[in-house]
Amino acid sequence: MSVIVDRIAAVVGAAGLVTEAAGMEPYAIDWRKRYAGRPLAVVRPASVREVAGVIKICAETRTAVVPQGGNTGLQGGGITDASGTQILLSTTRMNRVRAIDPVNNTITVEAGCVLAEVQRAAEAAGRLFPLSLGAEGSANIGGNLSTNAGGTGVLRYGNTRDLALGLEVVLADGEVWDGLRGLRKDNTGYDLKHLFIGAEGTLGVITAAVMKLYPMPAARLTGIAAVGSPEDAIRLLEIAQRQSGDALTGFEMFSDFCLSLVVKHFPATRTPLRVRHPQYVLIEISDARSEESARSEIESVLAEAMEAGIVLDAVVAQNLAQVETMWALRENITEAQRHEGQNVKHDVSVPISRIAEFIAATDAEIRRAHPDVRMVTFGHLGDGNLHYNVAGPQEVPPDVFMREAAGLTRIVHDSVARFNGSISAEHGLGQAKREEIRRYKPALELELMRRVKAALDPLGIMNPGKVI
Ligand code: FAD
Ligand code: 2HG
Ligand code: ZN
Repeated sequence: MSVIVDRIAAVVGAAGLVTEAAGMEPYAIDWRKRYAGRPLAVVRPASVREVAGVIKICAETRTAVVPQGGNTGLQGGGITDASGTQILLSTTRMNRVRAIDPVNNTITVEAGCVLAEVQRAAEAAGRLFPLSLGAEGSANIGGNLSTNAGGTGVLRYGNTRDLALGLEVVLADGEVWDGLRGLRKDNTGYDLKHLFIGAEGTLGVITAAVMKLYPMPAARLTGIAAVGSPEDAIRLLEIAQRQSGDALTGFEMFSDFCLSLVVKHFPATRTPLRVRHPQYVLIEISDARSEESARSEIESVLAEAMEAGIVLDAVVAQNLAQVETMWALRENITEAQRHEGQNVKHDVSVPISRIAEFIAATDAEIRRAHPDVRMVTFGHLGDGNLHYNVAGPQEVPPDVFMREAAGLTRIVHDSVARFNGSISAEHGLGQAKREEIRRYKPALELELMRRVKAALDPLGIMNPGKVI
């Protein structure tokens, strides 16, 4: 072992250190298997004091640190380079719920808490923690904060940033910032937590957070509506928002090709409607009164949209099991794509009013250049966020198709720019989009980011090579 690793071992003990290649492998490769790193060691501190001790050693020795939570990130942000010199700092042993205050509607959790466990802890206290995403069984709250994850509840509850009230962070010199305040109002200068949220580990290590809770709705009910086009999906959104207001907690669109992929790779899946249609919308209503009330709300939205010829067919869940089955159709798309083979992912947002136009214009451009590709378009339509993914033609091996990736991405991202959109709506930049963002972000914004980085991490040891 190197001298640095020896010194770190003295801080975290044997339980907090992995150095042999087989043990490090799950931490070294990302979920999509696009990035393979080679860490000097995987370090798993069990407390904020241990994290601070590790970072101090790294600062003294100018050793790079790559924080990692559940390793479900899609941009390679939590993966080291292949130099064998970087420390991978996994927060997974820091997984305690420190406090729940149901009256203040807050939960204080350590960074390594798995998102689904935070949801369960809130539920046990009769509260809702509304952050929800397909990877919630593995993703950690520290990772969610660091990527400012979105997910399926943004429409009503906002992104992870909007759910955070306070943070505890180990800074790049090993000092601990205790900002664990549970206040909804605090105008005492710069709101420092927002620097670390969405920073993807480039400014410090988040070790704990105070997160907002909400009253648990009496019922959550879903329906799936078939529509002929993204235009009609947007018209349905307008009806749902007008009729249901804040009770509308989910509005997701997926194309029939997405559904085909889920049916193919999850053979137990049943299609929700007897006849296939071009697009589907999953609507979720959360009602403070009762399931009956949720049902009448969702039925009323669908009835108006059917009468207007917008919805072609629809089904409403009859029970909780069916609600979960409907969500699984939507949330299994990413996993189904992984089974189908590599594809080119784009996580984009454009103004909701222009989303249909964006899809039509970009599809047309892609088809001109690559006539046989298969579009895997789905996403959080209520947020203007599309997962505009492109899979190769059936007969072309995915690794051969991936040679077209850069050209395809150029078409998509240039189109996003023309629509005043963002090339990373919710997944972050990581290493995947670090260069790409230079083409699209104004030079002054990049410069301000560099100044923030230099101020908070002057030695450049925090997750180098990511974001900027
Ligand atoms: P990791 O992958 O471990 O790390 C992500 C980034 O955060 C890295 O840059 C890492 O260095 C940094 N980091 C992690 N922990 C810390 C910390 N404590 N302090 C400082 N930096 C840290 N994302 C969405 O936004 N919406 C979705 O709907 C969604 N669905 C998904 C579905 C699937 C099936 C999968 C595989 C991923 C999905 N994602 C989604 C992406 C991913 O789950 C999220 O980005 C998630 O927030 C990452 O959490 P993690 O703990 O796995 O982070
Ligand atoms: C989702 O919304 C995730 O399911 C993953 O953000 C998106 O697979 C993707 O591109
Ligand atoms: Zn998403």
